[in-house]
Amino acid sequence: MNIKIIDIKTIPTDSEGQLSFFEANKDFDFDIKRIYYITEVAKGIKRGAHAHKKLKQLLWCPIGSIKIYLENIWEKEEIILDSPAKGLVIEESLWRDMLWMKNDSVLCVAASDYYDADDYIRDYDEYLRYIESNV
Ligand code: T46
Repeated sequence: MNIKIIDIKTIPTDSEGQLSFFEANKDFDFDIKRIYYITEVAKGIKRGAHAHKKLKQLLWCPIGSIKIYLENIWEKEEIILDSPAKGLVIEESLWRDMLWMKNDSVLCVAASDYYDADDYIRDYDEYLRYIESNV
């Protein structure tokens, strides 16, 4: 499956707390053109239910816990994002759902391209047809 877990460097700082950072084209293989984040979601809510044709993304959850469900026609994976030091790189053509495991968990995403509604496949049967004819 086109996914990779990366360690996001997280260092204690002289003042209280810690600082996390990553660099495009060093920690993962694409330029970042867009960053978005999802907040104020209650525990138990599921989002997603779509795939992207071309978009690549790095997902991380600096606060809380979010389970990511990924699948293509051959495999399924579940990954829990629950640390500022854990990142998930998702490449193209994977169906995804995200389940909020704790209230107010924050999902952050660095994306390889600008927002393009035409890059989304939101119908599961259309996704299966797309995978079969494009992979
Ligand atoms: C993804 C997962 C992890 C915009 O107008 N611009 C944007 O950059 C984004 C990301 C979304 N939108 C609009 C499109 C919808 O009208 O915001 C609305 C909610 O988006 P959506 O229902 O796709 O949200 P999620 O949480 O299901 O999915 C999002 C991303 O859209 C998607 O690319 O991979 O997070």
